[in-house]
Amino acid sequence: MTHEILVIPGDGIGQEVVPAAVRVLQAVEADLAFVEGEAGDHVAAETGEPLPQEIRERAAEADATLFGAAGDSAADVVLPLREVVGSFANVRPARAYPGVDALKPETDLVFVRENTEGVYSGIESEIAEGVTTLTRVITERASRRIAEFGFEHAAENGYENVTVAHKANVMRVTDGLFLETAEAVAAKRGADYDTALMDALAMHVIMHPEDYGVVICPNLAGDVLSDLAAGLVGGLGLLPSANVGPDNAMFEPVHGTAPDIAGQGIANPSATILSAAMLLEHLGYDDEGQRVRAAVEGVLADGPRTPDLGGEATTGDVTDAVIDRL
Ligand code: GGG
Repeated sequence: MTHEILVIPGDGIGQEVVPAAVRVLQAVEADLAFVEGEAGDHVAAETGEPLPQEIRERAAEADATLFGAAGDSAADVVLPLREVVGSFANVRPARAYPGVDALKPETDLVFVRENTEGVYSGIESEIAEGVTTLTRVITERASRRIAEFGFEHAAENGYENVTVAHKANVMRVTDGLFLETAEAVAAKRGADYDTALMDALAMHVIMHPEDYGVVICPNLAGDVLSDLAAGLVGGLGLLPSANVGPDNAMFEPVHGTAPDIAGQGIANPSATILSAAMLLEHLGYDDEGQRVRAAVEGVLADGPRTPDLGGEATTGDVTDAVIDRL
């Protein structure tokens, strides 16, 4: 059965790393058909609408979406795309790879980020001049769903440590519910877990990443903590992600548009190629996904490397090397 993949490069280096990942997907033996769609700041500039209705519909209908990055229009592109594919879990693995100069080579953890609510619910307003408000939505349903997903992800992927990140000592009602719900899920499963205040967790992850496996987080905390963990393993060029729902999913690098290097052909495609590996596994191409991951790991170990990892290679050089290994 052919799987239809909607490919949305987006803005900035998304235009470079997404085509690189598509080349890799075309190099493996998987029955995939690619449909290209455009969204982001450049589409907004041309049409006034960063995410055209047609692209929303295609994302809903496709078997999976591969997305790059969005700039100023992120809230109007990434968040609705995650919603139209019905995703609720943003899975962000942060691993140190042999050969990459990592601050903490022992890092191997996965942020399981709730991606439908929290402070990213989009309920913001200016209630008077110079006075703005933001409503933080936390529901029992979404908290239970992400906790169940996180504990299941840990069990299926062999992670012994599960940590629930929260700030329930300050956000007593909202994170109180998030924490209480996650603890109830753990109790029902008979699962071991820790809880951690997200600020203290940020410090402890930097000092002792080896103490963590799966970290279940509310939305903003997951966004921030995963970027922090990227700093432990060699940078944002290495972190893939999957936005997973019951029937559909979208895959994207954790990084954004990187305007400082966009257009130079030197962006590290590893995060997007690793996201493509997650896409393959999601569609049941487990061997192919493993092969892509192994090929990326081989290139990270032996080169060529893009400038963010201390090399001089281009996006194309790295992609060619990954495909050669496949
Ligand atoms: N590929 C990730 C991306 O486009 N990042 C821009 C951004 O601001 N994302 C917010 C988020 O991941 O929730």
